[in-house]
Amino acid sequence: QLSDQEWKHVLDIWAKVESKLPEHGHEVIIRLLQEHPETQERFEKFKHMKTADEMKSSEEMKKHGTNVFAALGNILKQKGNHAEVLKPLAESHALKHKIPVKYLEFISEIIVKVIAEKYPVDFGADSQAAMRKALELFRNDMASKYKEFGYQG
Ligand code: MNH
Repeated sequence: QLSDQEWKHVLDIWAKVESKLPEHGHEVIIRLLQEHPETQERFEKFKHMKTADEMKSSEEMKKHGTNVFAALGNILKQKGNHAEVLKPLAESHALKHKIPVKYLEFISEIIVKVIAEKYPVDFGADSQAAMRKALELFRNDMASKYKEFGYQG
């Protein structure tokens, strides 16, 4: 679990991310698929895409990035009491999309990297460490829900 101070770091930086939520969400998805090509295969609607330029000009991918970041923001704002909002997400990612925990690790690293590039001044070492901790909590709770749904992840 995170301290009050750590949650404050997480939510302060997230407030900045929200000023350009669709753009940042879009960028994270593009980088996930570019840096880890095996993740692209999980997306029926994106697996045909061949270049980063094609991804950048895709309104559908931007919409997906927006949805992912809106859901993540909603989870972070629960400050760890996220069981209720996590459940449907864990269910779809376990049973429908079949997304291993490893892929959640990939996206977590990219989220921290992208925020650090966009907000170098506001996202210092303490904030980065707090965000890493929040994303780790998210992944751990996803992983235990996965098991409840019978997916080993
Ligand atoms: Mn993901 C759909 C949130 C990580 C693959 N994801 C969705 C949806 C939300 C969402 C919200 C739409 C509702 C639903 O189907 O449940 N996803 C997240 C969040 C994270 C995340 C908050 C982590 C942070 N998702 C990932 C990762 C992958 C992935 C990592 C793959 C490597 N997600 C999917 C796929 C869909 C999806 C595939 C279905 C997309 C579609 O066809 O519309």
